[in-house]
Amino acid sequence: MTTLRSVSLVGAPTDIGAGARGASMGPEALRVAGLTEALQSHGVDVADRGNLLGPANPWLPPVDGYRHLNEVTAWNSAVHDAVYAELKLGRMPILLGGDHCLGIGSISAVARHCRDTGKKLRILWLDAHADFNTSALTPSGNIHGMPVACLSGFGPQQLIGIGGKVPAISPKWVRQVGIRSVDAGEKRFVHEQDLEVFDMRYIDEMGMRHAMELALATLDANTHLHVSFDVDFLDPDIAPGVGTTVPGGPSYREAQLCMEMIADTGFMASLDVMELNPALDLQNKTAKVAVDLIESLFGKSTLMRK
Ligand code: 5AB
Ligand code: MN
Ligand code: MN
Ligand code: MN
Repeated sequence: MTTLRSVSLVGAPTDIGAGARGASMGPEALRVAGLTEALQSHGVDVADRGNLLGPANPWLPPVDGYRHLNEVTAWNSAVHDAVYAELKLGRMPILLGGDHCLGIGSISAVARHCRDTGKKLRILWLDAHADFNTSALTPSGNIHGMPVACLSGFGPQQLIGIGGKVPAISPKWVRQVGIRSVDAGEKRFVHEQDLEVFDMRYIDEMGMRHAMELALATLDANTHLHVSFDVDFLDPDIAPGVGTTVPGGPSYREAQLCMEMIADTGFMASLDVMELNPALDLQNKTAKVAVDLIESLFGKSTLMRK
C-alpha cells in the first residue's frame, strides 16, 4: 500500500458556487466530527492547515450564465496555491469544502503537479451530478455544477487558466461514479466529450464492485489518483446534510465498498471532501458518515481476512 501517510487538511469555508447557503460550514463540521483523530488512528500524520480566506458570498443572480464568477475565481486561486504547495512538500492534500466549484482549484493544482513529476492523472468523481455544465447549458448559473467542464477547458478564461495550462485535464482521465441527476444539455455534452460514467442504473445492474473495478482498471504504479468526493454522492437517507440531495444513491455499505476498493489500490494521492452542508444536517450525522468513509479511504476495513 503506497497511499501517502502524511496528510494536510486545507479548509475552504465557502458556498460561493452553490445553490444553497451553508457549505461554508463544512470544514468545521468535519473537524468537529473527529476527522484528524480518525486519520491519526490509522497511523496517518495529520497537519491541519486551518482555513483559507476568500471573499464573502454576495448572493447575486447570474451574469452571463455565471453566479459570482470573480469570487469563485478568487477562492479557486487560493485553493490552487494551497493544494499545489502541499503536493510540493510531498504531502497528501485533503481539501475540506466548501462547495464543489473548488474542485477547479484543487484538481488544476494536482494536474500541474502531475506535469511537474511525469505522473499519469486519474480523477475519480464521486457525485450524484456530472458537474459538466457550461454557461450556455446551466439551468442555475451555479458554478458548482461546472467544475469538470472548466477543468476540461470549457469555461471562462479566468477559471480555466488557473494552474497554468488549458485545458488542465482531459475528460478521458475522469471516471464518474454514482451519477443520477444530469441536466438535458449537460447529458448531451457528457456524451460528446466521452466522459466515462458509472451511473446508478449501472451500479444497480452490475453492482458497486464491478463499477469500481472498471473505474480503477487503468491505474498503474505511475498513477496519481485524485478522488473528488461530493457528499451528495451518498443516498440522502445516510447523508441528508447537502444542498442538492438526489434520492437513489449508494447505501452505507456500497459507499464503504467503494472507498475500501480505492484504498486497496494504494494510489490515492489527493482528496476533496465537498458540499457538506451542516445547516441542512441532523446533529452532524452527514459529517460523521463522511469521516467514517474517509477512514475507509485510508485503510480501515471491515474485512476479517488478514
Ligand atoms: B454539485 C445542477 N446540475 O448545474 C446545476 O453538487 C446541479 O457540485 C449541480 O454536484 C450540482 O445547477 C452541483 C442542477
Ligand atoms: Mn453533487
Ligand atoms: Mn459535485
Ligand atoms: Mn451539491
